[in-house]
Amino acid sequence: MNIAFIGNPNTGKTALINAIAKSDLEVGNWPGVTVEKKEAHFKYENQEINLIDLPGIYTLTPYSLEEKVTVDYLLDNSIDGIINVLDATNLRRNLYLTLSLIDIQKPMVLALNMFDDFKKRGYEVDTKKLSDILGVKIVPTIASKKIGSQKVLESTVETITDNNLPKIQPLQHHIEKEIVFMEHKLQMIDNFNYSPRAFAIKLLEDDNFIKSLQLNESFKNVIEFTKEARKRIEAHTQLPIKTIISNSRYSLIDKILDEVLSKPLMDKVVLS
Ligand code: GDP
Ligand code: K
Ligand code: MG
Repeated sequence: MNIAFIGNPNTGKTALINAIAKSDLEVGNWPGVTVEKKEAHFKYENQEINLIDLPGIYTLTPYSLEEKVTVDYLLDNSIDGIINVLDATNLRRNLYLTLSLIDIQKPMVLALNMFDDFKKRGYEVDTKKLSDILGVKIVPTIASKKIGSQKVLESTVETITDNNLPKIQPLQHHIEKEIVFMEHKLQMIDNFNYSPRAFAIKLLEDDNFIKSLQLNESFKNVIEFTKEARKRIEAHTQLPIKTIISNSRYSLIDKILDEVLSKPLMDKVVLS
């Protein structure tokens, strides 16, 4: 099982991989770039486990070479599952990436890390409810103290074995309609190896990742459709598509956080 550690920078990905793999870490470089690659291989309940530590990202749109390593790796189909490491004290921003990861539709587990700091600040989160909403197992962790790490591994292997996929978090209806149509078109293309939903959203956003792929003739039809779809979506609000999609995601996140947090996040508190 190839399991990728994905999260924002400094959320505790490396600490968590160390806690799970103990001393079995291999350190190298990604081919062609001087970006550190940390891997751990071991056997767990008769399964070959391969944990891959990846550079931190905030979105699936890479700006640096490091971030590109992560996004390329994610969008390629060789991973069996994702461990999404979140800084619980920065939940709103961290969940933004989580929503994009859900679109990739791979088995995924959330490690709610920095849970010690989260508690210290007086927060409580209904992990059961959050887990139901997102369709993923959620494990509170304190990676630097190795707390929760075995549970993360156990949950991830279980999730991959059962091929449990996260629940799609639909964007506004008129956007969703276009995405679903594009997904159908993409699935009809021979040897199409990407996650259709994540790819469709990237097409709509006219993302650099797509531009770098040099898509062949078989994509002509879907690319034509995308241009029209983008116009239709942008006509609703007069905003650029990327803004529309990110606004839509943040309003989803705020709705979710209202439901699962005991008190609002600091960045929403107004001091008088
Ligand atoms: P990465 O960039 O995601 O790989 O993050 P690191 O694993 O390098 O961790 C960033 C910093 O957070 C390090 O100083 C860790 O020791 C610390 N850290 C990791 N996990 C926890 C945690 O659960 N609680 C606290 N308080 N600190 C943590
Ligand atoms: K770091
Ligand atoms: Mg790291």
